[in-house]
Amino acid sequence: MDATKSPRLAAEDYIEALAAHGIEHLFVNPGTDFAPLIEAFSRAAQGNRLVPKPMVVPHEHAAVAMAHGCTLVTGKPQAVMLHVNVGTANAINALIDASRDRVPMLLTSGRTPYTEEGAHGSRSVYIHWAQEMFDQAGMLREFVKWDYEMRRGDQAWSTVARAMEIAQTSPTGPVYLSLPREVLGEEVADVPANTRPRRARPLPPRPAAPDVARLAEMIAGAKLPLIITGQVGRDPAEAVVLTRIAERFGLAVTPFNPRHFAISAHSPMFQGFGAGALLKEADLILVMESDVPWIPSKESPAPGAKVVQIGEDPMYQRYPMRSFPSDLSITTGTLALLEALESELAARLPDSAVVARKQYLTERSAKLHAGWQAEIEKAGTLAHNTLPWVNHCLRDIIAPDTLVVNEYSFRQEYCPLEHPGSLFSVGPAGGLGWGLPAALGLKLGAPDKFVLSLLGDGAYMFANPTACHFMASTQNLPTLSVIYNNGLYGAVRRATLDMYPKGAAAEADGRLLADLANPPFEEIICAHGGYGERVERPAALPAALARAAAATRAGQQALVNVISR
Ligand SMILES: Cc1ncc(C[n+]2csc(CCOP(=O)(O)OP(=O)(O)O)c2C)c(N)n1
Ligand SMILES: [Mg+2]
Repeated sequence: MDATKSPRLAAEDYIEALAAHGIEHLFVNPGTDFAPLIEAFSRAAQGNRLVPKPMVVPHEHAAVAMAHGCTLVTGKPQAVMLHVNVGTANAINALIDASRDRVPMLLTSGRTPYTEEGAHGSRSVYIHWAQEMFDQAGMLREFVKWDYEMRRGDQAWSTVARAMEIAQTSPTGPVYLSLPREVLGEEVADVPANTRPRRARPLPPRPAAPDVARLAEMIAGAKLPLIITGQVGRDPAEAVVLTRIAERFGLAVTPFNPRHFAISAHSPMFQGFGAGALLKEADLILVMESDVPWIPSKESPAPGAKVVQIGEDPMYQRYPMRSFPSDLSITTGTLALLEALESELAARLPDSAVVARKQYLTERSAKLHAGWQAEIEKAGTLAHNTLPWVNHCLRDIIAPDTLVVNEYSFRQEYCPLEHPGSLFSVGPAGGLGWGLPAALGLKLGAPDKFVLSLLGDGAYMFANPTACHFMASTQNLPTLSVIYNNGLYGAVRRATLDMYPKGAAAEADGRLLADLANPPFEEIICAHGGYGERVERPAALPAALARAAAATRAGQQALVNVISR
């Protein structure tokens, strides 16, 4: 068929608009709603037109989490296309993670045909009636910034432009578009791309000069300022400037549930993951891109301490309830704030003013490291694998090119990272199953990197492992997964024991509903042509990790199933 002679379809406009907005991949899981898109992709291939590369992902959760990972490493939003309401429903857990992680994404799905007969694309199979909803977007509206249903074929370009500008405007996040198949199948005129309206987007927010000056005054007047970070380091430059400022002005830094590398654990200003006793010692606390800087039911700052909330959306406006105190709140991108703060602090804090504080923090951090080192040494003498030991052993396979994916079990106390941009942790909503597909997305976006994920056994099983291993082999995305397999939903058990330490549940060690066996995950990856090993003894772990890392670097996906306690 000569593609140039058939009437142009709205679906062709649509996929070319995606490409024009920088979308390189379309993560899809198809259904009967896809016919116009499949026709459009086929015509684009024949006509050599620039469109995204469609990639079938055999589970919708994996599709969204892959897109999430790809955006984290490239900074570029991705697009996902799913099958009507049922496919969308499968993706919502991953959408919640992306939304709370403020990841720009175009999530789309088909919509069952409106018309029962009479139009090209009208309902043609049994399911087209039952798949219709009164409000398809209603099931996910709370987790997107914008949703829309494309109404006319000639709207394709402007709809994509609108969706992409909203997704990428601060605070960034997913948007949702539904695409009825009659509309995608409409015939449209071929409008030259250069006649489309221009759409300049605003830059992320920058701090107002008086706010920076006031913050610098507060820091200069404080005895022990503490910075608590969460999402800081998504832009690796943030970690560079934060470290420089902290080390120059003697500012304590405690990343709490950090999603990215904010500061090296070897920096003397690093004071642990979680403020611990420092929360009470500090007289000034800078909460930097952290939705939950501490757990109020368990700990609190000293009564007179001042708190400053800093972030692109420092009020976390989409959280129904959040009541952390604030004496100053600043809406700003982190890098802009840190850069502005550096010169203001230089004018107010001479080196001599911070010598004693730096010494105190340096000694404090050395004590913390000594404690962690003792834990590692003890772990090395045990007959079973533990969290400190597994993390410690990872040091040997982490190189400057390594990206670490953390679905809860990665601990920099035992395995300090050194490079900005090297850490990617599951988002604050903690929708499990994210790590394995996110690692694939990272590899897709950064093929030259070595991608290592540390996952719980529960987290691995939530990830639809078969779908993920399938993607790794079909798309040639070799990553290494290390499973911290404690045979347990450890977090569930901890919560039970925390609430009822002396209750009936504690008599069974809190394991009711938390016990998992130790399944042979290594065999699952082998069935997909990957390299798998099961490790029972601590002494066997370093060599097993080295073999698996070598296999991964040679192009084979790999998994080490570390039986642990
Ligand atoms: C999709 C989803 N379902 C359930 C939970 C509740 N949950 C939180 S932590 C956890 C246990 C995770 O187990 P694992 O990954 O093995 O980590 P461990 O706590 O054992 O270290 C569960 C089930 C969740 N966060 N997300
Ligand atoms: Mg577990």
